[in-house]
Amino acid sequence: MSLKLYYHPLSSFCHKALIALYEGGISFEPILVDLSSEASAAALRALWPVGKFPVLRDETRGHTVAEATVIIEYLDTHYGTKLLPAGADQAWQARLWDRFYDLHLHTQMQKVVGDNLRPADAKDPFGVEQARTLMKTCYAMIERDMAGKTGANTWAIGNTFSLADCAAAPALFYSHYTVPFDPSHGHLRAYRERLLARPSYVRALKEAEPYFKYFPMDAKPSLAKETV
Ligand SMILES: N[C@@H](CCC(=O)N[C@@H](CS)C(=O)NCC(=O)O)C(=O)O
Repeated sequence: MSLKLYYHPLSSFCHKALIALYEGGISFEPILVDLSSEASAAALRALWPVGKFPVLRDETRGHTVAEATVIIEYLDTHYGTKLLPAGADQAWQARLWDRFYDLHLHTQMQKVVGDNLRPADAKDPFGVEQARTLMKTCYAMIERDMAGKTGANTWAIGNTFSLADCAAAPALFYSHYTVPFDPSHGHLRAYRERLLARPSYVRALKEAEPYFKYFPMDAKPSLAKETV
């Protein structure tokens, strides 16, 4: 098969790429990365020495594409998805919210979660507290943004599911188990519910479910509605 996705079903940044692939109904060969296996980690690093995934390999074009956002742009360019809005103003807004979700929420969530995997003598409580504070700032910003949306205007940018929603979905799915949402954040919760009901994300989450028990926080992810 021309397209190969190096990924792990539990990985939040891989969810972002999977959502785009499933949105487009694009066929690909999933290659599960197991970092505890030297051979599997080496195969990933041979493609992308940084060692982070997802990584998309397009055998037909001879391209290796890393970074979930760039994978999504690549799928729009070559595989017919339309996740970057056509209008110039909507396009920069989608990119802005994509960066917002990745850098200020998703990466901070990784920082908090990742600290649980560090040895006891190498924890970073100061850095974790900074990350938690930034996540709460993001929650308040999303709540305000979503509260201003009316009618069919239910996605991050207008009424069309976009790159920004691909970024938001896994960031919001896992963040709640890391730094719980404030009870008053009704619009944020409702947006998360919409993302979790999107068929492309339903599929990715179903595939992730067997691995939820490995999420390294006390609160384990779940697909049951009442946990949110
Ligand atoms: N900026 C990258 C981040 C990718 C990333 O952090 N992936 C995590 C999995 S969610 C990973 O590769 N973790 C393994 C590691 O850091 O060793 C992207 O947007 O794709």
